Amino acid sequence: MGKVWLVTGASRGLGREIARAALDAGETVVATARSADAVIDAFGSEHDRLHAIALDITDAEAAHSVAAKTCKRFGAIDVLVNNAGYAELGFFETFTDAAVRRQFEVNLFGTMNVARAVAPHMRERRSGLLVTISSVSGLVSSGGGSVYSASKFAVEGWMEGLAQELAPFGIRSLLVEPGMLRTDFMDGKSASFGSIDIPDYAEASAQYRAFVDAANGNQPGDPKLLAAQIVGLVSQAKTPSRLIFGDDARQWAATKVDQLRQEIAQSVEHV
Ligand code: NJP
Repeated sequence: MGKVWLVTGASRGLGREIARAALDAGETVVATARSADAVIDAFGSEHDRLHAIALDITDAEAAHSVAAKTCKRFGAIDVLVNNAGYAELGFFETFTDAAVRRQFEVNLFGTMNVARAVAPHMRERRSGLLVTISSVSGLVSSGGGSVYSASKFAVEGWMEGLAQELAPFGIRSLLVEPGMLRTDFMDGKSASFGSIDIPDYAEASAQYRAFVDAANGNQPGDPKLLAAQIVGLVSQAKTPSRLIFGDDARQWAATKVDQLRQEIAQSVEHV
């Protein structure tokens, strides 16, 4: 039967590619999205090892129910891919409080809901792997991405600590930080934009929106390639704690590390 994977946000984008790559590797995949039909549409009915279940990750009870059903039917969840997420794009002051909270509700609290539902089953078996799709925006922030980055920085802080909490129980963790991937991420189907008009931000917002529209569909990162790398890493006995994917992501992360080193050195001078 291979390993049992539970993948969130598997109807489209990276989640769909990870589910596909795992199926191709002979694994059993419980693939979830807000609508099970969307998952079935994405995969057709050709896979007998694919099981589509509806899961809105903001629904904690549903997350517990999916985890319990999966363990009952297949005996375990060997790999959780906590992937579902979306971006609120634009300048902080153009967002309502509700939009900022929605961003955290999905990217942070939703992701926590699924981990909270799956971790007890992994602890019981003293085994499992938690793959969390964060972002290079969880390491580096920039104008127009402040709200999205805030949610992914939170994911990073939470997972970096949780990985240490779970390690004594034989549970491994992998944080994935992609650069820009060719998915629906920047499309109107997924991304949402700040809705408050503020004249001071009008020009910068228009420029940012034009950048997003131009980038949409032309992102350098291939989600299939990342999916293959993730499936490859999962099959190894030892997994790294991080996978920074794409030249863009590695460059941004390296620049941030250089800046931090400089700032640390300067901080010493100020003592
Ligand atoms: O995006 P997209 P990606 N509950 O829009 C699902 C991160 N990332 O594959 O319910 C459950 O093609 C949605 O399902 P549906 C990013 O932050 C991306 O690029 O049918 N599911 C769909 O399957 C995210 O964490 C880039 O709408 C929910 C999927 O999520 C992950 O990669 C760069 C849901 C989104 O598919 C996958 O995003 C980066 C909910 N409440 C990080 N809300 C990038 N693409 O450039 C959404 O650094 N979904």
